[in-house]
Amino acid sequence: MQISISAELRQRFADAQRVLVLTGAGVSAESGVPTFRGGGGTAVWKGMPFEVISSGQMLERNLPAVWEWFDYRRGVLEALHPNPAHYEIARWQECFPEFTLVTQNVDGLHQKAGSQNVVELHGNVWRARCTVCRLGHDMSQSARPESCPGCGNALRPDVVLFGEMLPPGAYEFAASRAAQCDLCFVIGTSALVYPAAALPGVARSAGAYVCEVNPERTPLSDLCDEVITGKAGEVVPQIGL
Ligand code: BV8
Repeated sequence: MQISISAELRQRFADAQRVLVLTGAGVSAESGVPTFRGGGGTAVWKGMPFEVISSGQMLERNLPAVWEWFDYRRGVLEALHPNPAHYEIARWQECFPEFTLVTQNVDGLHQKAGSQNVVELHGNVWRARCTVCRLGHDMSQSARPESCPGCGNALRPDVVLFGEMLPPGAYEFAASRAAQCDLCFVIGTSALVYPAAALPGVARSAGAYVCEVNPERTPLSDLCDEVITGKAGEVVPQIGL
């Protein structure tokens, strides 16, 4: 599908020295990963809105139920692959003197497409972490252990749930890069979850050119210098042409 990319954006892409990309669930939509919102509804699991099942409160109250939700999501993700948007964003990391990819996604598809040093603001569904010693455990190649291999205590998903703090330093690092970038892309996010949704505003205030890619308008759209209405898998590969 032919997308119209402005001459301004093409020039800025060609001249950019420091680029920051913020992605949300929409960048994985064409890989078959369900988004959380949009289409008039929100993800629901066993009658619970995902803000309830994916909350720190629920984890405190019923860890097994939260594990059941995340075990299900890993099962769905196992069969899914990166799409052209993930691969193009991975290619971008070689195109600029400084490139920062910040994602709200927990699906690991950016890394599967070749992106490195991904700033995962909300963690990763393929990792578990000990509730006591915080030891991490990679579940991408093996089943979830019953308890922490280090200290024997309960494991939890290494994902930031609603009402929980982000990984130490992750947002601060992302915000510092946003404050220095000259070009910022906001791809596939409803821009409703904070503090992630504040990052494009940080970039804009620092003078960056901000471009949103989304089939729908969002609360950020009016802040952006350019809004490209379309799907990430179709739009993103055409930006750097
Ligand atoms: C925190 C992991 C400190 C779990 C997630 C102000 C400041 C600080 C906090 C808050 C604040 N105001 C409110 C809060 C609390 C809360 C919050 O933001 N609530 C919202 C709902 C109002 N924030 C927090 O709790 C954060 N913690 O700030 O700690 C603190 C602590 C306590 C009290 C105060 C401060 C933690 C937030 C992290 C929550 N965990 N995920 C899990 O995955 O189960 S967030 C969850 O939403 C996902 O990570 C997801 O990535 C994220 C955002 O959603 P999107 O990625 O945008 O996805 P969505 O479905 O919404 O939209 C998809 C978009 O794609 C749409 O626009 C659609 O049009 C578009 N699209 C569709 N198809 C395509 C497409 N785009 C392109 N191409 C396509 N093909």
